[in-house]
Amino acid sequence: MMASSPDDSLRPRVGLIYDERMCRHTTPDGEAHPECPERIRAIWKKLESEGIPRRCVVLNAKKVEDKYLASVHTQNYIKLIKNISSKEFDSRRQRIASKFNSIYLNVGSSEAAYLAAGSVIEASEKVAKGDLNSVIAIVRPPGHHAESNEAMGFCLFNNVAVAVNYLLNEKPELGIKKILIVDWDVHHGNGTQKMFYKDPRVLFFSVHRFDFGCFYPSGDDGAYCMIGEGPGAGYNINIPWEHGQCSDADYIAVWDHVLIPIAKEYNPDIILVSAGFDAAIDDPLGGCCVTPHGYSLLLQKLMQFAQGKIVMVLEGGYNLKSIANSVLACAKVLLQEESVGSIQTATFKSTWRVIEAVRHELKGYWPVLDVELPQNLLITNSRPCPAEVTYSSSESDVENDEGTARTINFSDFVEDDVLLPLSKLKIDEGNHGKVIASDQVQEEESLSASEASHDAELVTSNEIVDGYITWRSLLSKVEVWYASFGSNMWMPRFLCYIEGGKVEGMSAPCCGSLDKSSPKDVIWKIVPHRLLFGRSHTRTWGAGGVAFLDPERSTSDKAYLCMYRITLEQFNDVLLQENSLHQENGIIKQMASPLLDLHILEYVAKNKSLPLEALKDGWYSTVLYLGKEDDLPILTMTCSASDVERFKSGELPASVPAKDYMNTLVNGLVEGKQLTREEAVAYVNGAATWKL
Ligand code: X5A
Ligand code: ZN
Repeated sequence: MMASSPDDSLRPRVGLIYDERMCRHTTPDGEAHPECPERIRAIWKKLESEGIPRRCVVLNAKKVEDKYLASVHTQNYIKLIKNISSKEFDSRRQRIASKFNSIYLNVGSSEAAYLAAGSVIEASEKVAKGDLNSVIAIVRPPGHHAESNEAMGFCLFNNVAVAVNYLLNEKPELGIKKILIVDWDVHHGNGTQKMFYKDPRVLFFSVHRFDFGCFYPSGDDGAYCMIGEGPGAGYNINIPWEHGQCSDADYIAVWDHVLIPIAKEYNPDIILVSAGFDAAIDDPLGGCCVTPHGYSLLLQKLMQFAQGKIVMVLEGGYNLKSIANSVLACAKVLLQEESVGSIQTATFKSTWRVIEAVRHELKGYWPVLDVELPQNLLITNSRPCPAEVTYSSSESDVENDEGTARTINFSDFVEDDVLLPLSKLKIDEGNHGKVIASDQVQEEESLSASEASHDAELVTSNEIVDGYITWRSLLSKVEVWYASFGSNMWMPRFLCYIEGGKVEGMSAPCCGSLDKSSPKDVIWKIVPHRLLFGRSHTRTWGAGGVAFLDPERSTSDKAYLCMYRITLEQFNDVLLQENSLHQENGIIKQMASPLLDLHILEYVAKNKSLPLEALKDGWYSTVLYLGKEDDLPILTMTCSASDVERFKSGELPASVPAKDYMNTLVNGLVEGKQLTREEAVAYVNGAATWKL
């Protein structure tokens, strides 16, 4: 029973679409996957348990017609998805799925994809006509990553793009001329952006984790400088978060200072929300913490536009409880039932930075942005950025033997050893935050004790936590030899860790280092350590073993090393990439503090090897000091001594490298003029079959 009995004619008319058939898109062998049928079931069950459907208009799902898909997707691609579930494709389905990035396919996929796109058309048409005020389309598979001839990121058809084109091109009589798409899924809506990049009839707004290009779908497409092109210039707006943990306050700030002012000026005829709920608190992929109340406020702020014509379309969102509660909160807002709650956190400093950058980028197109934000807003209402290294992942085949998202906080060890030495730094203010070591400060500039401690505090509590620039600028002045003994011996492969990208055989690109300058020198060396091949599978290379160097010296062994002269800053970026999954799951984006600074380097040089606590779950977490060359330390990274024990006992599999991985080693040795191709093959095979 409802507490009050509101007049039905006064209540907004809200539509809901849900259809069990969209649950038949599943992984082929029943393996767990975050994008699972339970997602929409959980949402529907929650709405039912709260009596929402009977306060709404429940619409029937509809399959999209091919001619409407054709406004977004190529004929070949439509044919592929249409046929994918038929019997003749039984044997080819897996191979086709594997050609796409983050896609699975089964007998139910085709129908689900057709229903998802068709339902969003149905929803949009009903709202555009004014039959309903708003609709929530609880659909899957999601759509915003799908491109014209490519499935990716769990998406098959771009449901929102198809519906938008339907309104604009097929139903001019409905008078929809300007459409605002708000994509609040935690991932960038690359597919939708591409579709309307040159089209001023569609204002595409996406707020997403970007992590400087390392968060899925990785690359530059989600950057704030991507503002549209030609007549569409100014009509594409990206809000790229620098890191995870963004919450209600960050989203609200972006709404208040970017989206809402622009929406007022744009004055859309209808709004489609690419409503992924993977920025929700406890989402295994997103690493952010938007609450149901937060979502309800974001939605509420949109309802003042387009006479409240809103179509909410489910995209991602992988914590069943969070997505169910978030959709419920949104449904209540659309029904204009009161939402209670308050915002618990402050806005990140990085959020103000992003907002200012976006406003600057777009102010030529949207004059309303051409005013300075009040300074007190920026100073009083902000919190420092996350101070830990964040790995986020949820898919199963990560290189860390773990399938769950996690945050690795710096251990006390790293904190003492990283923060203490850095606290000795002084910021040279006349030099725009450039850092110099305190022992380089000239006599007359030296600080009194109290000033010095004030300064140290400034460094630790402000610049290190928030601006990783300080440690980077310091370590960029220190050079080391990074010695590689595996696939990185091949220069093009190693350069992926510096410049980003991938070589033949790698399944995903690397994000590269922040400083992308090439190694200053490359030399080869032979060391008395055993090379071995272990583990049976990696995300990067697929099946097969990868190279490790036994941290123990043994004069009866020899391993070839290709040594690159790089900066210690770059070494930190390489170390991090080498120890994490690839960016598909969003690897480390920003290192608040270095894993290996001067102090730790000194320790490693003295003790020869050091397992880095902060990377203890990575495969290459041990830094090994192999001596000096040209007075610069030679460093490599390998498994821990205890892993070698586990290889010996058979607890960890020893395994021959796969073809592509093998080729990178052989290419390295041959192009580095160390061995002939035959010798190189023999060397690698020999190492791979050695008995430990
Ligand atoms: C729709 C959506 C996420 C894809 C992540 C792939 N896709 N690692 O949230
Ligand atoms: Zn997403």
